[in-house]
Amino acid sequence: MIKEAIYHKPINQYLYNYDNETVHIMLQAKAKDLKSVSLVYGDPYDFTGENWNYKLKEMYISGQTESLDYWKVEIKPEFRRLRYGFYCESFDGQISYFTERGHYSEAPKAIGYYFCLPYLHEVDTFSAPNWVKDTVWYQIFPERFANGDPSINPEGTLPWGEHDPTPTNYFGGDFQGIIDHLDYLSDLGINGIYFTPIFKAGSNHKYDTIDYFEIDPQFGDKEKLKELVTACHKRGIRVMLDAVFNHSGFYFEQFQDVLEKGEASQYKDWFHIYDFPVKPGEKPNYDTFGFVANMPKLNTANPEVKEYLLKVARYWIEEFDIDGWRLDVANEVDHAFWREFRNEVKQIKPDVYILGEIWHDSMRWLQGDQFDAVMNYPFTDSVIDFFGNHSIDVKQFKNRLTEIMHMYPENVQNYLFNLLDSHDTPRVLTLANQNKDRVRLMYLFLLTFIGSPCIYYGDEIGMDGGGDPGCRACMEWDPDKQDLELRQFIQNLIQLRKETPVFGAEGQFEFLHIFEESNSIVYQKQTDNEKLIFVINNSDQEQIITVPELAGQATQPIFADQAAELDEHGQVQLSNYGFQCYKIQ
Ligand code: ARE
Repeated sequence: MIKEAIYHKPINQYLYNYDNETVHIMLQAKAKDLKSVSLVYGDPYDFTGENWNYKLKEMYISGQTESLDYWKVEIKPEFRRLRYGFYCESFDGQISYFTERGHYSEAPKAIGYYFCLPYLHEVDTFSAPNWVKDTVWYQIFPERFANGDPSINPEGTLPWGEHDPTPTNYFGGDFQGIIDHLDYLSDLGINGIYFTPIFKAGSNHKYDTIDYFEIDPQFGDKEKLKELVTACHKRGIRVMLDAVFNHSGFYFEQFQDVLEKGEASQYKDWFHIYDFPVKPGEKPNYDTFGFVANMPKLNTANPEVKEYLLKVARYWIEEFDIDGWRLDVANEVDHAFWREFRNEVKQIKPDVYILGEIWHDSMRWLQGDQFDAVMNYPFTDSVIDFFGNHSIDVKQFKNRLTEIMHMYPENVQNYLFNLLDSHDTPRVLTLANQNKDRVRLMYLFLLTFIGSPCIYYGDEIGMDGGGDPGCRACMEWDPDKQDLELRQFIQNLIQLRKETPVFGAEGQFEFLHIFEESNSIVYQKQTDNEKLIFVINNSDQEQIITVPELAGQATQPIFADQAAELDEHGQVQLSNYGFQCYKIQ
């Protein structure tokens, strides 16, 4: 038994309220080291004489990587309290009771040795808006979606799509353009739009806010935004806006005041200024986003700043009925601010979605007191690396996905914002080296995985483009230049996700097999009464894949790239980059 690899802490994904009466407990051990693990548990006050009354419950392996096994168990403690430890048996015949105070060969008698769940409080249970897991998002970069009102074009607006995007050029995308194309989006099937910033700012991307209470005039005015939100809601489409609270723009009035008046400015503590006078330029003497001098970092610990930003957060919900906030650079803003932010916005609209932009392990923000979700870039990277550019093999893919699925509590997984690309990354088609077969597999995986998937505007019709600003080209509206087959493919997937709950977030995801030689995967999605099996060939050769779970089963092919070729032994014949999805009857 490799005792030093056995790990548990009574926090985060290792111990959490699953719902208001259930807790999940997870133990981590070296892969293939433990033969069995049982939870040793009881109520902290339940004694017979001197003896603590504990019970045992067998744990199961919920995921395996090359290095780790994740053991899990679900418990409904009668009095909402628990003391617990783990009884472990290894394949080499050793046993151990693992507790908060280490390993013992017998169950410790004193209760103080055990891990503790003092009380399961409902108010501490993570909860996120239910609608999110049934939402398929579409991300719009407003400057580049459609120009519907040339009368408000910013100066120097270029003819739509006739130039490559640069950090500074404009094509005049606006709200009217989006309104004009809502039928297109409804037809695609999406039911949520995430807009990158729309408030008055100094650039084409609008991440350098000048006024948080004004719409950027190049997009329209407040009336137009109301019209847009109402039109979206009429179609069952939710609206999420981008909140850039980590920093303001250079021309934000309060920052300009500090520039002008220096130490005498009433806003001097709104930012993190090292000394006066304030010096922008190459090496600014104040904190910024990255090293970008025109994005001065806001001091969110300052009560005035806090009040100001919370007012912004309330305003667009109260007056415009938006459904979500995506929080820019969320990891660089303090936790105390986000806790207040959550309280404020949830009071006004309890089912508003709070999505943090964080690219790394975000457990600290996902404990129920701050965000409902984060942008799941670790998922993005794994999918791109496996399907998109084959830089990891099927084993590594399974490892990485399994780690991601054990990085957060299970009840968080369904709300994660899963994406293949965004306005900050190269487009998926470019990442896949223009190989559309690979792109299809990535969409298949994205739209059959748990979580809340997002499509970046234009990807569905085969747009390509490198990193920022390459990925921000004008939406292609000429049907002759759109890949309508790819669009149809994505549309079909969205439709299936909507009609068949097990296809989407409701279905429990599980890897059944990976095949190293053929670079293929088989996974399952399951609810209490439905089961789907997906077989994907991620190689450029035709493959025959054996899936024992399909042998002799009554199956119905529900989504495939070719007629189903399945024999009674569970052998599936797949063309290069081919796939099949079977419903088990
Ligand atoms: C512009 C130019 C760039 C240039 C940059 C610096 O376009 O080519 O490199 O300036 O001078 C916005 C605009 C960008 C703009 C930027 C600065 O959209 O076009 O870049 O402002 O003016 C990290 C952060 C993450 C951040 C990304 C970009 O953690 O929060 O970097 N993303 C948000 C938005 C951006 C936005 C800003 C922040 C600023 O989504 O669009 O940029 O408001 C790793 C790390 C991540 C890192 C990621 C990407 O994986 O783990 O932490 O994200 O790479 O670099």
